[in-house]
Amino acid sequence: MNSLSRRRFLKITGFSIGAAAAATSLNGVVKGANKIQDKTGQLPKGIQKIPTTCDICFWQCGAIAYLRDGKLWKIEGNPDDPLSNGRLCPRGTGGIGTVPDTDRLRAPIIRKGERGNEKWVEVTWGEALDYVAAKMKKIKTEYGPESMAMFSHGIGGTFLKHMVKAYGSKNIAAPSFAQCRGPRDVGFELTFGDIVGSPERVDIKNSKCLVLIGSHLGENMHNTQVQEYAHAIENGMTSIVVDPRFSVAAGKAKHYLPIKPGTDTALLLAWMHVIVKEGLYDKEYVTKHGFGFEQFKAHVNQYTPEWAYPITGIEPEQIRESAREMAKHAPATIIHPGRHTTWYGNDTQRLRSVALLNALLGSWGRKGGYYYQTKLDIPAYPYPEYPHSEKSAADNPDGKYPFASSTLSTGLRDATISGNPYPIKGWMVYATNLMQSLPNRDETLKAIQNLDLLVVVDVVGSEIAGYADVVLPESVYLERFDDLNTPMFKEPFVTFRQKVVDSPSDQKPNYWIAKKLGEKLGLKKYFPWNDIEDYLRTRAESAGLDYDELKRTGVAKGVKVPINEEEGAEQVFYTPSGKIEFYSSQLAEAGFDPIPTFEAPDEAPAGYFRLLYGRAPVHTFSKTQSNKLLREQMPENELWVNVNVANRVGLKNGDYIKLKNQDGTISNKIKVKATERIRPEVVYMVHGFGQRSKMMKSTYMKGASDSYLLSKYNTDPLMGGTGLGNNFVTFEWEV
Ligand SMILES: Nc1nc2c(c(=O)[nH]1)N[C@H]1C(S)=C(S)[C@@H](COP(=O)(O)OP(=O)(O)OC[C@H]3O[C@@H](n4cnc5c(=O)[nH]c(N)nc54)[C@H](O)[C@@H]3O)O[C@H]1N2
Ligand SMILES: Nc1nc2c(c(=O)[nH]1)N[C@H]1C(S)=C(S)[C@@H](COP(=O)(O)OP(=O)(O)OC[C@H]3O[C@@H](n4cnc5c(=O)[nH]c(N)nc54)[C@H](O)[C@@H]3O)O[C@H]1N2
Ligand code: SF4
Ligand SMILES: [Mo]
Repeated sequence: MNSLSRRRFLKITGFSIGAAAAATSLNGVVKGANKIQDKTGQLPKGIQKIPTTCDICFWQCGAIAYLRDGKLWKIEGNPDDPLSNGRLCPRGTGGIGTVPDTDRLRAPIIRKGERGNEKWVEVTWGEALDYVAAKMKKIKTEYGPESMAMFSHGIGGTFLKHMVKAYGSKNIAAPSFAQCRGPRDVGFELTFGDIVGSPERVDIKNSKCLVLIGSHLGENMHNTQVQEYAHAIENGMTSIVVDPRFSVAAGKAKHYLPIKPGTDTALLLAWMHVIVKEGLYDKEYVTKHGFGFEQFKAHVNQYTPEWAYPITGIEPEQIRESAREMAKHAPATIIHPGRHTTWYGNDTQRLRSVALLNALLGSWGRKGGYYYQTKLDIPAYPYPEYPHSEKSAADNPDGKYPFASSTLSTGLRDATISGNPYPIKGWMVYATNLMQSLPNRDETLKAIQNLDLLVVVDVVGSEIAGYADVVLPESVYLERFDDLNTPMFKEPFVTFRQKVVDSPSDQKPNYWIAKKLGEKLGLKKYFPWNDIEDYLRTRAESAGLDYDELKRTGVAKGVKVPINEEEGAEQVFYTPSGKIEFYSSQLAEAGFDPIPTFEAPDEAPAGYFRLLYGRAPVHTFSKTQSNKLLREQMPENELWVNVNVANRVGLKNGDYIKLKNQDGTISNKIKVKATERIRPEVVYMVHGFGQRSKMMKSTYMKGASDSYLLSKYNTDPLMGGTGLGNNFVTFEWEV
């Protein structure tokens, strides 16, 4: 990357010059290890290079960790890895801060006294695992194995999930479905017969027009996408940004549409109206691949820009012009599907509208649009079959949410509270801070009080760990191996995580915990491998890969295949009609709108502001604040308030204020950022702050938590997602 595009990259990531300089200093205590190596062909004395993968988020960028004199020195992107292309995002670069994190758990701990009182005794691994195994056996005897549920986020959970399945439960969920991608995956699958996936199947690199609807790329830092976005902007890609807040991406846009929150479906319907009415859609594509287009055409006839204007606040002419802009570049136009899509409750229909707009422009399966993903086929480890259970998963009794295609985390929580369809008595929680990631903490606490066992596997004493009976300290990603990673992507490849340094205290990796606990539960036959490398070698060799070579390079690639029509890929739609469903018979049969309609979001009570939230480039949810390198970049979050509102109520930049929500919940104090960059009826904060676990000494009560204030959620009737955007706050002056 030349210096111009590097500057551009940093600019797009939303850094000021000062922050960019700081990020560069994060980039290397000493610069240029790669360069030194390039010149001589080998590394200088004392420098060691170990390929691995980043785990500061679950995007899994391929990385290279450097040791100097045996000590962790720095981490960079692996140039052979298609996800990082040799560069990590600022969070990944700061990942080396996880090892010396002073809030790390050092040994297993068991709670003494009341749940949540945070009084602990340190125990040995033997004692901790005996305690967990005894409780799990009791739950199995008294209620059946299905009464043990697991919450897990990221690839690190692989071995513990395997252990829970071997024990006999399929009640395993992640907050990345019902609190994140669920509506998008379901909306796209109903329309195209396939999901968007992760990494998202968007060919931003070759796109000529990118439409971002509340998808704040540049603050949302998923590395590959941000790199492609920077590259495409540099190549003249035009963009349209729809956001009630002037995001970093809005600053790069040709059209910025400051929409009234929760009204995006109205805008999408009006855009489709314009594109159909003006005959701007891809007629050949729609005729060839579309199903139910005539009904769709008749349906969108009513949604004029004039109809949408009072709903969305976007002027009819701007709706028309932005629609024409999209059509001008089609099919290399992407209406980005977003990722965190659980906003207002009727979200699957909003994402179906996004899918349909893409369909009109013919972007699915086209260069610069949505590509057909491919994957390196590596057989699973040849484990014995899991025990069969007569009971179906507890999260969605009687198929209440007919289109839920994954286990609902909040559904498992409901079952734990109600005992329906059967009691849930144990939770194993791996790498997910449920107190921050699930809405309505009171319900989470109510569920926890019904448990006979709550085990948390974490690296720090997170808020959910604070409520556990037993907390098991995991080695951080730089200290462990993890399973092979073969994502669905533009080209088939595999990467994997390997150990770079030893754990400083008595922390253990997930696979070790799973195997030892499995053995104590009488599940030895499910752990036939001796150690993790034995397991990884077996898997790699079963696909004909040289494990030692993979270990040395960190990446192995398969043969490229065509990924879009232009390259010769065939368009295939796994819908009931075998076509793109402009009209969905599946939805009609289940009693839902077969073509999307607009449903207005809840209105704010007088004197209240809608609470919005999002990401910051240097943090991942609630998991990076105790990392000193990243904390120094952003120690607390701020509350964005429209400057006129701030003036009216007498708030200044830098003042601290608390917030009270519609249910009377009061937040920690948060610093005010008075700005013109946000609509007056909303306030905004970055998610992940305001933690109240006393074990988190470095982050305790720093900033405010959106999660605390999200006591209300509107459930998506199609798939059970929890829309979080209908919470309202007012200023609480008692600080
Ligand atoms: N640095 C960093 N990057 C991350 C993550 C992280 O933790 N840190 N997390 C990753 C994950 S798992 C996810 S799911 C993604 C989430 O990132 P995105 O998919 O981009 O989505 P959101 O977080 O919902 O988007 C927040 C944006 O939507 C705007 N918004 C709020 N309400 C509305 C509305 O009604 N209409 C419109 N049009 N806009 C609205 C907000 O102002 C804000 O700019 O980020 C990913 N990337
Ligand atoms: N209010 C609100 N709720 C949200 C969101 C939001 O923006 N606002 N976003 C939603 C979205 S998009 C998503 S994807 C989810 C994300 O939800 P989560 O995945 O639950 O995210 P985190 O809060 O970061 O929790 C991660 C936990 O893993 C721990 N951890 C970190 N590294 C390791 C490790 O190596 N091993 C182990 N065992 N543990 C580790 C961290 O200490 C932390 O406790 O949250 C959803 N919920
Ligand atoms: S996107 Fe950033 S934090 Fe996530 S894996 Fe890649 S480098 Fe790490
Ligand atoms: Mo997410």
